[in-house]
Amino acid sequence: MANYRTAYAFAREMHPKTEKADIQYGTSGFRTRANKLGYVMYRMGLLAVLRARYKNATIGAMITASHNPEHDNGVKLVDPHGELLEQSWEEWATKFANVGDDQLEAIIAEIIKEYNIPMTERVHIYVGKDTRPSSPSLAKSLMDGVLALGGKPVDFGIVTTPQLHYFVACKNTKQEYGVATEEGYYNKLITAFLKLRNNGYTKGNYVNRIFYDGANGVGAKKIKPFIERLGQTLKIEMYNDEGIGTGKLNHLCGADFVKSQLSFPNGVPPEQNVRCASVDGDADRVVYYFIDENGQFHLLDGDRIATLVAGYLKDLLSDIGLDFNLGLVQTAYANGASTEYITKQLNVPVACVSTGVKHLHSKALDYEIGVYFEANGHGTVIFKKSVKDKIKTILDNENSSETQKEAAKRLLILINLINETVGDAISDLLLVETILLAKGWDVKDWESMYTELPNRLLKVTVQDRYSITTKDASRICVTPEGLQAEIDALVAKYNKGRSFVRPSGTEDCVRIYAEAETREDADKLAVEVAKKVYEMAGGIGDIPEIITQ
Ligand code: 16G
Ligand code: MG
Repeated sequence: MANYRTAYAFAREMHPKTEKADIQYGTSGFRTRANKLGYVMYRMGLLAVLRARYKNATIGAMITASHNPEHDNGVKLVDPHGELLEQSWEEWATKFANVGDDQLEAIIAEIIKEYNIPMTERVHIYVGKDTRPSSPSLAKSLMDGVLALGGKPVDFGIVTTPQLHYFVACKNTKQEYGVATEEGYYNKLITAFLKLRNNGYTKGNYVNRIFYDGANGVGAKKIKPFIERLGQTLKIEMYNDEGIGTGKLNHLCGADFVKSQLSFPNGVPPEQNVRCASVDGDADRVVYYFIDENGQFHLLDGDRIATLVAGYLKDLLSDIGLDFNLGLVQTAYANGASTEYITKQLNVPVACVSTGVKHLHSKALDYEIGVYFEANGHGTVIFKKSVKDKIKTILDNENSSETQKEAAKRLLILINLINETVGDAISDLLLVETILLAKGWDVKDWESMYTELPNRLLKVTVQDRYSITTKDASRICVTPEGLQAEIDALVAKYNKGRSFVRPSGTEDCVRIYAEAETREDADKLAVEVAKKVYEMAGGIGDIPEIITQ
């Protein structure tokens, strides 16, 4: 069997380090231009094997750059329960990526010693990739790394990020979570969805037809089994399913485009009042939107999904007659109106954490039922095992009423529809459709749950984005000194004004968020704050402004 010495020799020969500049394992792994990533992939293959041996479990590696342009790529490691790599190992990932070729042997020895990693187990590494043209060769580099340390790569080919997370969870729960194949995934979700539609698929204002924007990526490929098998129960009309390598991935379409541009994606027909959904390049986010009879665009983002889901879970729990500690996790990007609605109307506690799935997921674990969503459409629900067990007892209890039993049955099926490992655009979409049907709602009914505060996102390029540091889940800017006071002064000018700035974890820019009572004010506040950042944090390039299209 190969050992770490051969791995080191192999690296020098086949995957030498080509970049001088350091890169960092960020919010969602490494992400940069695809042509800079070969050696990084190889090294992540090595690290995945070490992690798998340390955990004595299967580890996942997903090759994707999500919503970034097609020429970028990236990799994120998936831990045994299907969650993102533990934070303390992110530092190892960064070290592994940045050491010179001649230090690789030493760092492997260091980590083995530090964690006392047994180097004999033949562990499995599950590998998935998105549709980027660079993904196959990067996957090959990663698998070379896995093989070099005596691990066994299992190549799932092109899959969505949440599918890979699901496979890892299935394998490590000995298939209790589901069957670790694509077919197993489709079966689990489709069976649950169809059961929930058993009593019919139209009700009240709900129409069982949606437009789906696949962002010309893996989300377009993987919705097809659903389109076929859901048939008339949900008529999904797909758009943006261009072939691999056309350069169209995420281009003027997809969840990130729709959310940040607040406009309809290319390629989707703007038919009035039809529910439309866009996913991103690795299908772990979804946002809804529609165009009304006046041609006005309306977005229903992650905050809207969170409130819909939390509200529905509350209803079911009250029918079941069980009281669980249900909580919702958001980030500073959540619309102020959504937070107010959730806390005041739904009486559900809300926690605010830093941007990035790992922060939301780990906070959600504090609750018995944790709902988490980022405004950008990434999120899911996690249920403690004790919750599932208690709900099952309602079914077995002969004193339970029919209402209780019905609701308990429904909730247990709903749990199967949810991908608890990570936000999953397709699973979330099916969840939203299930709830809207149950309520007999169309998009307008859904939107009328509360009135959003108009908001605006802007980007500013600065010399060093990390010169901006923040605290309190990004809500307070610590450096450059004085910037927060300036932001406070600007915010104070506007009714219901709120604004914060933070360095992006995925792009070389500083992000600005602003909300206020009117669209005009939100836009003005965003531009004013962006200009302050530009002035005080060494802005380069164009001075930010709102480009309306
Ligand atoms: C990544 C994160 C996402 C976050 C986004 C923020 C994961 C899996 N994904 O896509 O949660 O919202 O970064 O991007 O953690 P930004 O730092 O560029 O604003
Ligand atoms: Mg994504």
